[in-house]
Amino acid sequence: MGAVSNNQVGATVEEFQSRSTDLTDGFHLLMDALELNGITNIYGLLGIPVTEIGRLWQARGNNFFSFRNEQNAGYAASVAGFLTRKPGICLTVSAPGFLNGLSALSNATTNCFPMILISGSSEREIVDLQQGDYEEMDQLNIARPFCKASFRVNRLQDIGIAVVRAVRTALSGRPGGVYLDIPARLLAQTLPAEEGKKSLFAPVDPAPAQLPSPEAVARAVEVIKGAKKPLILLGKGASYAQCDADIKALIEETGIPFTPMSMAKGVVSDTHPQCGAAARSMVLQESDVVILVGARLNWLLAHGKGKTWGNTTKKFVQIDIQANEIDSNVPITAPLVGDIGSCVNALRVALKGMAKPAEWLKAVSEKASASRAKLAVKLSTPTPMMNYFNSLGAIRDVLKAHPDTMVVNEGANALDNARMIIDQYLPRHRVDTGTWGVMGIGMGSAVAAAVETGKRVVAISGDSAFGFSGMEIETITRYNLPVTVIVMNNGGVYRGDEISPKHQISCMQFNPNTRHDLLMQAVGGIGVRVTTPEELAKALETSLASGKPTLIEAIIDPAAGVESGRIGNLNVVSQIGKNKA
Ligand code: OXT
Ligand code: ADP
Ligand code: MG
Repeated sequence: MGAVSNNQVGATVEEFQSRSTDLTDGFHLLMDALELNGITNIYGLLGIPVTEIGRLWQARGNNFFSFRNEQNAGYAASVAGFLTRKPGICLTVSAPGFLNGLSALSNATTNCFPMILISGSSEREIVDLQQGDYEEMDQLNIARPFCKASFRVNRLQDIGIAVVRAVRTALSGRPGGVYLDIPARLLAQTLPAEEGKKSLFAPVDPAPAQLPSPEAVARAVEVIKGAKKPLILLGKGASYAQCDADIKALIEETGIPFTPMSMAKGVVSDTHPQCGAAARSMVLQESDVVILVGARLNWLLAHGKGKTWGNTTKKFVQIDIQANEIDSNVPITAPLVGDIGSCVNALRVALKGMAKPAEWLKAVSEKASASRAKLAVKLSTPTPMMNYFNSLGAIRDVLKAHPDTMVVNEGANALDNARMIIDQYLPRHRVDTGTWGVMGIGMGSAVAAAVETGKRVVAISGDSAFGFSGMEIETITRYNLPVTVIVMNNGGVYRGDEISPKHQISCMQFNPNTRHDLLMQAVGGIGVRVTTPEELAKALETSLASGKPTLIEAIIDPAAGVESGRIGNLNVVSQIGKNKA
């Protein structure tokens, strides 16, 4: 601030500065509170009334990552929460910005990822009389059904406790999304600095361990010891829990085979001798006791019944921090309610010396090795145009040499085949469409994976999935992140060769000449178009070596995909057929 002459009316610069240190305001209290809770990164999209927060946050040396759509900033925040066990923060403007962020907050809550959506908002008195404020919306109440809790701050001295409540709610018990509503008017209000400081505090142990009861452990041990064909099934809760060594020890000490859900891949390496992922149908159908570790018996596990489970009633041991998840779909014989680390270690102690199911494990590993061998042939079989097998086989071979690479994955065929073909060797190195199967999580997840881990990221997206958040490649190049986006371009949703009746453009097809690689070049990144597995492998190696933002356009045979990938069984088809259309 320049020198001001002494004959100025009112406070001199010195007086103003000394006075202003006597004062704080909503902007600074919010930032102080976030920093006190260990937050340094905010993902968002600025504008009225929150713009100043971004500038002030950066002025403090913290990071503000600006996105092109708040939904992608929200996906980034939720993945930051999943990877770090600190709530990811997404900041948006009111109404339309809030709504874009809300879809990501709701997805975070569904995935059990800790995230806080902070949005500017209108004054209650105008909203409640519906007087038509700028971007007026009753955000506080609209958010409520889509997240764990929805809080609004009405007084400066409550900002501190509001942030703590939001952090503790997002992290404790089953992690999830929290909405924090900040009226614009509050940000510019001032308060004596001393009073403001007194209102701030950090939560003690916001995600406390929750131990299972000794009776529950004893009950579970009895069921497991009585099993002939036990199975350990790891869900993304097991990833999030960050007790990887304990889980690995439980598996190795008991000799029980395991299989991971998609975002639990790598908690114990897919190449571990006890991994039954390549014998999935067999282990689900033939096991007699299933130990669920942070995995819900929802649609992804056929609700715990039917053909997927061999039409036999299983005994389930379920480890989950959320008590009412137990019995959600089928009766659970031995519920273990608590945090995964505490439950796993309680089981380890009680199962010490348990006889290992050697015969069963041998049968599982034989089946898995046979499946892997069969798949290996498909992965190396050349075809006139690349298909999902030889393209993803080439990616797999490159990533095998870079096991520490973060993998992001979305699409249908591009998702299901990559999940099967690309091994994960380390925990929390795969982020994908999650419980809702959401298209568009790709670019936001890639930004968060790069920012929060500092590692190389390879985002494998179907061309439809990429389209949901494609403009964020500019965000990726702007921050010069080591992200390689591989667009599996088969020219459409599921396939690219559908012919529509009456000669319209098929409702499932895209422009076959689309060049996503040129889009990347247009925003300052490296764009490469490849048509063979060899070219794909080379381009991927080069991009990993360079660490530069790169998009590889992988041309896939339009006829290579199947409707809805591996979940075609969920489709509903008209019984009276098209001729009645
Ligand atoms: O044991 P069996 O014999 O059964 O074999 C299994 C394993 O043992 C074996 N396996 C192996 N064999 C050998 N070696 C190895 N290493 C190995 N590993 C495994 O392989 C099989 C399969 O194993 P897997 O995958 O583990 O098991 P399975 O049976 O598949 O598991 C069941 C499930 C349900 C757990 C699993 O299938 C799963 O997780 N599925 C997730 C499905 C999903 O969520 N899909 C995304 C949504 S689909 C649809 O909704 C789409 N939309 C609509 C839409 C969405 N979603 N969102 C929004 C905002 N708007 C609209 C759209 C628009 S997808 C989509 C776009 C699609 O087009 P794209 O262009 O993006 O993509 P393309 O399809 O590529 O064109
Ligand atoms: P997946 O889709 O991989 O099967 P889900 O999202 O269905 O996994 O299930 C995750 C489960 O893990 C949720 O029911 C959630 O309550 C639980 N969970 C998450 N974190 C923990 C934890 N630290 N301890 C115990 N359970 C947890
Ligand atoms: Mg496609």
